[in-house]
Amino acid sequence: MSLPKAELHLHIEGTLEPELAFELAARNGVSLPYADTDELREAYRFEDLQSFLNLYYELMAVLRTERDFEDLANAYLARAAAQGVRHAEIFFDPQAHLARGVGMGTVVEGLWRALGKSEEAHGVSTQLILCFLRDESAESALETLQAAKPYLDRIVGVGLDSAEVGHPPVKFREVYEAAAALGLRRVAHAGEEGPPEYITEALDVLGVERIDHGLRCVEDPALVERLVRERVPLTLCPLSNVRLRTVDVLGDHPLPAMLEAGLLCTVNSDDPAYFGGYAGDNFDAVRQALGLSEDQLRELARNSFLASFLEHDEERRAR
Ligand code: ES4
Ligand code: ZN
Repeated sequence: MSLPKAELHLHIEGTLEPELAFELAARNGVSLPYADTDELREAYRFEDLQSFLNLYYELMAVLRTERDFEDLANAYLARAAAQGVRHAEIFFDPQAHLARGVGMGTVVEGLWRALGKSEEAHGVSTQLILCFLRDESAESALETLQAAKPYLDRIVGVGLDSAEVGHPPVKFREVYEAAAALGLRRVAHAGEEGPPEYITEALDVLGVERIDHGLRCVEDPALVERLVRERVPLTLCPLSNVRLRTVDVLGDHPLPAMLEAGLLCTVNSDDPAYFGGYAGDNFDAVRQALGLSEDQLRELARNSFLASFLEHDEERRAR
Protein backbone atom coordinates (compact mmCIF):
# COMPACT_ATOMS: atom_id res chain seq x y z
CA MET A 1 0.00 0.00 0.00
CA SER A 2 1.36 3.39 -0.80
CA LEU A 3 -1.06 6.24 -0.21
CA PRO A 4 -0.07 9.55 -1.82
CA LYS A 5 1.46 11.61 0.95
CA ALA A 6 3.64 14.61 1.76
CA GLU A 7 6.77 14.20 3.85
CA LEU A 8 7.21 17.16 6.19
CA HIS A 9 9.94 15.99 8.57
CA LEU A 10 12.98 14.68 6.78
CA HIS A 11 16.63 15.56 7.36
CA ILE A 12 18.42 15.11 4.04
CA GLU A 13 21.66 14.21 5.87
CA GLY A 14 19.67 11.49 7.63
CA THR A 15 19.02 9.77 4.30
CA LEU A 16 22.71 8.85 3.91
CA GLU A 17 22.61 5.05 3.57
CA PRO A 18 25.76 3.08 4.53
CA GLU A 19 26.44 2.05 0.90
CA LEU A 20 26.39 5.66 -0.32
CA ALA A 21 28.49 6.75 2.69
CA PHE A 22 31.25 4.31 1.66
CA GLU A 23 30.96 5.26 -2.00
CA LEU A 24 31.35 8.97 -1.20
CA ALA A 25 34.16 8.24 1.28
CA ALA A 26 36.10 6.47 -1.50
CA ARG A 27 35.34 9.20 -4.03
CA ASN A 28 36.54 11.94 -1.67
CA GLY A 29 39.43 10.12 -0.02
CA VAL A 30 37.80 10.31 3.40
CA SER A 31 38.47 7.43 5.77
CA LEU A 32 35.65 6.17 7.95
CA PRO A 33 36.32 4.39 11.26
CA TYR A 34 34.26 1.35 10.12
CA ALA A 35 35.57 -1.56 8.06
CA ASP A 36 32.45 -1.98 5.94
CA THR A 37 28.71 -1.33 5.74
CA ASP A 38 27.93 -4.22 8.12
CA GLU A 39 30.21 -2.81 10.77
CA LEU A 40 28.70 0.64 10.25
CA ARG A 41 25.17 -0.75 10.62
CA GLU A 42 26.25 -2.26 13.94
CA ALA A 43 26.74 1.30 15.20
CA TYR A 44 23.04 2.07 14.61
CA ARG A 45 22.00 1.15 18.13
CA PHE A 46 21.11 4.36 19.84
CA GLU A 47 20.52 5.15 23.49
CA ASP A 48 18.97 8.56 22.94
CA LEU A 49 19.00 11.56 20.60
CA GLN A 50 22.61 12.54 21.40
CA SER A 51 24.06 9.08 20.68
CA PHE A 52 22.39 9.22 17.26
CA LEU A 53 23.54 12.79 16.58
CA ASN A 54 27.16 11.78 17.24
CA LEU A 55 27.08 9.27 14.38
CA TYR A 56 24.95 11.53 12.17
CA TYR A 57 27.53 14.33 12.36
CA GLU A 58 30.47 11.93 12.04
CA LEU A 59 29.21 10.42 8.78
CA MET A 60 28.63 13.83 7.21
CA ALA A 61 32.40 14.00 6.69
CA VAL A 62 31.87 12.17 3.38
CA LEU A 63 29.67 14.97 1.96
CA ARG A 64 32.06 17.40 0.29
CA THR A 65 31.02 18.48 -3.20
CA GLU A 66 27.89 19.66 -5.01
CA ARG A 67 27.74 16.28 -6.69
CA ASP A 68 27.69 14.54 -3.29
CA PHE A 69 24.65 16.55 -2.17
CA GLU A 70 23.01 15.95 -5.55
CA ASP A 71 23.54 12.18 -5.30
CA LEU A 72 22.28 12.16 -1.72
CA ALA A 73 19.08 14.00 -2.64
CA ASN A 74 18.46 11.93 -5.77
CA ALA A 75 18.77 8.69 -3.82
CA TYR A 76 16.27 9.99 -1.26
CA LEU A 77 13.80 11.26 -3.86
CA ALA A 78 13.81 7.94 -5.73
CA ARG A 79 13.09 6.01 -2.52
CA ALA A 80 10.47 8.49 -1.37
CA ALA A 81 8.66 8.35 -4.73
CA ALA A 82 8.54 4.55 -4.51
CA GLN A 83 6.76 4.90 -1.17
CA GLY A 84 4.04 7.27 -2.35
CA VAL A 85 5.66 10.59 -1.40
CA ARG A 86 4.41 13.28 -3.84
CA HIS A 87 5.77 16.29 -1.99
CA ALA A 88 8.74 16.63 0.38
CA GLU A 89 9.71 19.55 2.62
CA ILE A 90 13.35 18.78 3.23
CA PHE A 91 15.48 19.93 6.18
CA PHE A 92 19.19 20.59 5.81
CA ASP A 93 21.80 21.51 8.44
CA PRO A 94 24.19 24.07 6.89
CA GLN A 95 26.11 24.72 10.12
CA ALA A 96 27.27 21.11 10.22
CA HIS A 97 28.77 21.61 6.74
CA LEU A 98 30.10 25.14 7.18
CA ALA A 99 32.03 23.88 10.22
CA ARG A 100 33.82 21.39 7.93
CA GLY A 101 34.68 24.02 5.32
CA VAL A 102 31.83 23.11 2.97
CA GLY A 103 30.11 26.32 1.90
CA MET A 104 26.42 27.23 1.84
CA GLY A 105 26.59 27.45 -1.97
CA THR A 106 27.95 23.90 -2.31
CA VAL A 107 25.15 22.52 -0.14
CA VAL A 108 22.24 24.48 -1.63
CA GLU A 109 23.38 24.31 -5.26
CA GLY A 110 24.16 20.61 -4.89
CA LEU A 111 20.77 19.80 -3.39
CA TRP A 112 19.12 21.99 -6.02
CA ARG A 113 20.64 19.99 -8.87
CA ALA A 114 18.42 17.13 -7.68
CA LEU A 115 15.46 19.11 -6.32
CA GLY A 116 15.15 21.30 -9.42
CA LYS A 117 14.51 18.18 -11.55
CA SER A 118 12.57 16.20 -8.99
CA GLU A 119 9.04 16.77 -10.31
CA GLU A 120 10.14 15.60 -13.73
CA ALA A 121 12.49 12.82 -12.61
CA HIS A 122 10.62 11.44 -9.60
CA GLY A 123 7.14 13.00 -9.58
CA VAL A 124 7.95 14.61 -6.22
CA SER A 125 7.64 18.35 -5.63
CA THR A 126 10.05 19.74 -3.05
CA GLN A 127 10.81 22.62 -0.70
CA LEU A 128 13.94 23.27 1.36
CA ILE A 129 13.92 24.21 5.05
CA LEU A 130 17.14 25.54 6.55
CA CYS A 131 17.61 24.28 10.12
CA PHE A 132 19.61 25.99 12.84
CA LEU A 133 21.50 23.73 15.24
CA ARG A 134 20.13 24.55 18.68
CA ASP A 135 23.28 23.36 20.47
CA GLU A 136 25.22 26.06 18.61
CA SER A 137 25.01 29.72 19.63
CA ALA A 138 22.32 32.22 18.66
CA GLU A 139 25.06 34.29 16.95
CA SER A 140 26.02 31.33 14.80
CA ALA A 141 22.37 30.94 13.76
CA LEU A 142 22.25 34.62 12.74
CA GLU A 143 25.48 34.23 10.72
CA THR A 144 23.99 31.17 9.03
CA LEU A 145 20.85 33.06 8.03
CA GLN A 146 23.10 35.81 6.68
CA ALA A 147 25.09 33.27 4.63
CA ALA A 148 21.81 31.93 3.19
CA LYS A 149 20.67 35.30 1.85
CA PRO A 150 21.89 34.70 -1.74
CA TYR A 151 19.86 31.46 -1.83
CA LEU A 152 16.56 32.56 -0.34
CA ASP A 153 14.66 31.92 -3.57
CA ARG A 154 15.39 28.23 -2.97
CA ILE A 155 14.49 28.10 0.72
CA VAL A 156 10.89 28.12 1.95
CA GLY A 157 11.55 28.39 5.65
CA VAL A 158 13.64 27.81 8.74
CA GLY A 159 13.64 25.08 11.39
CA LEU A 160 15.43 24.23 14.62
CA ASP A 161 17.02 20.85 15.31
CA SER A 162 19.84 18.92 17.06
CA ALA A 163 20.18 18.41 20.85
CA GLU A 164 17.01 19.79 22.42
CA VAL A 165 17.25 19.66 26.21
CA GLY A 166 18.94 22.76 27.63
CA HIS A 167 18.44 24.71 24.38
CA PRO A 168 14.95 26.21 24.65
CA PRO A 169 13.32 27.95 21.69
CA VAL A 170 13.68 31.40 23.30
CA LYS A 171 17.43 31.21 22.62
CA PHE A 172 16.57 31.72 18.92
CA ARG A 173 14.03 34.55 19.21
CA GLU A 174 16.13 37.04 17.25
CA VAL A 175 17.00 34.81 14.31
CA TYR A 176 13.35 33.71 13.96
CA GLU A 177 12.28 37.38 13.92
CA ALA A 178 14.85 38.02 11.20
CA ALA A 179 13.66 34.97 9.24
CA ALA A 180 10.03 36.14 9.47
CA ALA A 181 11.06 39.60 8.23
CA LEU A 182 12.63 37.89 5.19
CA GLY A 183 9.31 36.19 4.43
CA LEU A 184 10.44 32.73 5.52
CA ARG A 185 8.04 30.16 7.00
CA ARG A 186 8.90 28.90 10.49
CA VAL A 187 8.89 25.46 12.11
CA ALA A 188 10.87 24.01 15.04
CA HIS A 189 11.58 20.67 16.69
CA ALA A 190 9.98 20.75 20.15
CA GLY A 191 8.81 18.16 22.63
CA GLU A 192 10.92 15.31 21.22
CA GLU A 193 13.17 14.94 24.27
CA GLY A 194 12.40 18.40 25.65
CA PRO A 195 9.44 19.29 27.89
CA PRO A 196 5.97 20.44 26.75
CA GLU A 197 6.93 24.03 27.70
CA TYR A 198 9.29 24.09 24.70
CA ILE A 199 6.28 23.50 22.42
CA THR A 200 4.43 26.47 23.92
CA GLU A 201 7.56 28.61 23.63
CA ALA A 202 8.13 27.64 19.98
CA LEU A 203 4.56 28.79 19.19
CA ASP A 204 4.56 31.97 21.28
CA VAL A 205 8.15 33.18 20.97
CA LEU A 206 9.26 31.83 17.59
CA GLY A 207 5.87 32.03 15.86
CA VAL A 208 6.15 28.59 14.28
CA GLU A 209 3.38 27.18 12.08
CA ARG A 210 4.14 23.53 12.75
CA ILE A 211 5.80 21.60 15.55
CA ASP A 212 8.31 18.92 14.59
CA HIS A 213 7.71 15.87 16.80
CA GLY A 214 5.66 17.54 19.57
CA LEU A 215 5.24 14.10 21.09
CA ARG A 216 5.50 15.26 24.70
CA CYS A 217 2.43 17.51 24.34
CA VAL A 218 0.49 14.49 25.62
CA GLU A 219 1.85 15.25 29.11
CA ASP A 220 -0.08 18.53 29.23
CA PRO A 221 -3.85 18.32 28.54
CA ALA A 222 -4.22 22.12 28.33
CA LEU A 223 -1.52 22.22 25.66
CA VAL A 224 -3.21 19.40 23.72
CA GLU A 225 -6.44 21.40 23.84
CA ARG A 226 -4.66 24.46 22.49
CA LEU A 227 -2.95 22.53 19.67
CA VAL A 228 -6.33 21.06 18.67
CA ARG A 229 -8.07 24.44 18.83
CA GLU A 230 -5.38 26.22 16.82
CA ARG A 231 -5.02 23.31 14.36
CA VAL A 232 -1.23 23.24 14.85
CA PRO A 233 0.22 20.38 12.80
CA LEU A 234 2.59 17.93 14.49
CA THR A 235 5.15 16.12 12.34
CA LEU A 236 5.47 12.82 14.19
CA CYS A 237 8.18 10.27 13.39
CA PRO A 238 7.18 6.94 14.93
CA LEU A 239 10.17 4.77 13.93
CA SER A 240 12.52 7.55 15.07
CA ASN A 241 10.80 7.62 18.48
CA VAL A 242 11.43 3.89 18.95
CA ARG A 243 15.07 4.00 17.79
CA LEU A 244 15.85 7.00 20.00
CA ARG A 245 13.91 5.46 22.88
CA THR A 246 11.38 8.23 23.37
CA VAL A 247 8.85 5.38 23.27
CA ASP A 248 9.74 1.83 24.37
CA VAL A 249 8.02 -0.08 21.59
CA LEU A 250 5.92 1.06 18.63
CA GLY A 251 2.84 -0.53 20.20
CA ASP A 252 3.09 2.06 23.01
CA HIS A 253 3.17 5.05 20.65
CA PRO A 254 0.52 7.66 21.57
CA LEU A 255 -0.44 8.31 17.92
CA PRO A 256 -3.91 6.68 18.16
CA ALA A 257 -4.76 8.69 21.29
CA MET A 258 -3.42 11.84 19.64
CA LEU A 259 -5.67 11.32 16.60
CA GLU A 260 -8.56 10.56 18.92
CA ALA A 261 -7.92 13.86 20.74
CA GLY A 262 -8.28 15.69 17.43
CA LEU A 263 -4.63 16.66 16.96
CA LEU A 264 -3.49 17.35 13.40
CA CYS A 265 -0.92 14.54 13.25
CA THR A 266 1.31 13.63 10.33
CA VAL A 267 3.64 10.61 9.98
CA ASN A 268 7.17 11.15 8.71
CA SER A 269 10.56 9.46 8.59
CA ASP A 270 13.03 11.95 10.22
CA ASP A 271 16.35 10.17 9.43
CA PRO A 272 15.24 7.13 7.45
CA ALA A 273 18.71 5.68 6.77
CA TYR A 274 19.28 5.45 10.52
CA PHE A 275 15.85 4.63 11.91
CA GLY A 276 14.74 1.71 9.77
CA GLY A 277 12.43 3.18 7.20
CA TYR A 278 11.14 5.82 4.81
CA ALA A 279 7.71 7.50 4.87
CA GLY A 280 5.74 4.51 3.57
CA ASP A 281 7.58 2.21 6.00
CA ASN A 282 6.47 4.47 8.87
CA PHE A 283 2.87 4.26 7.65
CA ASP A 284 3.09 0.46 7.37
CA ALA A 285 4.70 0.17 10.81
CA VAL A 286 2.03 2.21 12.62
CA ARG A 287 -0.73 0.38 10.79
CA GLN A 288 0.63 -2.95 11.96
CA ALA A 289 1.75 -2.06 15.48
CA LEU A 290 -1.14 0.25 16.38
CA GLY A 291 -3.93 -1.28 14.34
CA LEU A 292 -4.85 1.99 12.63
CA SER A 293 -7.91 1.79 10.37
CA GLU A 294 -7.85 2.60 6.67
CA ASP A 295 -9.76 5.78 7.54
CA GLN A 296 -7.10 6.83 10.04
CA LEU A 297 -4.33 6.17 7.49
CA ARG A 298 -6.19 8.27 4.94
CA GLU A 299 -6.60 11.00 7.57
CA LEU A 300 -2.83 10.98 8.16
CA ALA A 301 -2.15 11.24 4.44
CA ARG A 302 -4.69 14.06 4.05
CA ASN A 303 -3.20 15.86 7.05
CA SER A 304 0.24 15.75 5.44
CA PHE A 305 -1.01 17.86 2.51
CA LEU A 306 -3.06 20.17 4.75
CA ALA A 307 -0.01 20.79 6.96
CA SER A 308 2.34 21.33 4.01
CA PHE A 309 3.45 24.68 2.62
CA LEU A 310 1.83 23.85 -0.73
CA GLU A 311 -0.80 26.25 -1.99
CA HIS A 312 -4.18 24.58 -2.33
CA ASP A 313 -4.24 24.17 -6.11
CA GLU A 314 -0.68 22.80 -6.04
CA GLU A 315 -1.82 20.47 -3.29
CA ARG A 316 -4.58 19.02 -5.45
CA ARG A 317 -2.11 18.37 -8.25
CA ALA A 318 0.30 16.58 -5.92
CA ARG A 319 -2.49 14.26 -4.79
C1 ES4 B 1 17.28 14.89 14.36
CL1 ES4 B 1 15.64 12.98 15.31
C2 ES4 B 1 16.36 14.53 15.34
N1 ES4 B 1 16.10 15.34 16.37
C3 ES4 B 1 16.71 16.52 16.42
N2 ES4 B 1 17.59 16.93 15.52
C4 ES4 B 1 17.87 16.11 14.49
N3 ES4 B 1 18.70 16.27 13.46
C5 ES4 B 1 18.62 15.18 12.71
N4 ES4 B 1 17.76 14.31 13.25
ZN1 ZN C 1 13.97 15.67 13.12
